[in-house]
Amino acid sequence: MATKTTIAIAILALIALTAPASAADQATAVLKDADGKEVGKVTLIAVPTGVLLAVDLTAMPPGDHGFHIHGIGQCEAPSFKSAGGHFNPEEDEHGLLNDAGPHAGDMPNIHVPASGKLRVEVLNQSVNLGMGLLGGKGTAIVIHQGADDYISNPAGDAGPRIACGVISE
Ligand SMILES: [Cu+2]
Ligand SMILES: [Zn+2]
Repeated sequence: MATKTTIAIAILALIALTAPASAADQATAVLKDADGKEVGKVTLIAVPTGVLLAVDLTAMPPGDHGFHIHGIGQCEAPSFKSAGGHFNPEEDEHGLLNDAGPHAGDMPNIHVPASGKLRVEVLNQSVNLGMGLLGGKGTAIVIHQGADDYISNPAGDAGPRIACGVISE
């Protein structure tokens, strides 16, 4: 009798532990440019050390572009300023080369070839999906016209925002 009860409680505890994680183990951001045209998609997958971003761009200007997670889940064209600054829950400074950084939303530049198409996977170990990217005001993926210099505040001197996608379940 006591053993059965113990097992039942153990199973319930297991369900309670695993349910929240599986509720948000994947998210998506459909990227649109300033004209509202779809230019790519990012699939975000929860992994034990953070979030793996599978980037699939279909129509971007060739060249080097800053690639970040911004701290508000709103993409209002054409400026995409509605997405706010970089996702930065720890209140760090900007930049992968900054001793006082980086923002959790800082990630390496992407390099788009002449075709305008690029597939790349990026591991961000400073974020998580459940209480992080999908919580609060939400978050958005933003691609900039220029490259992030990895040090200038507040946003790496990467220029205007040319594509944006709200991260959603
Ligand atoms: Cu940005
Ligand atoms: Zn930043």
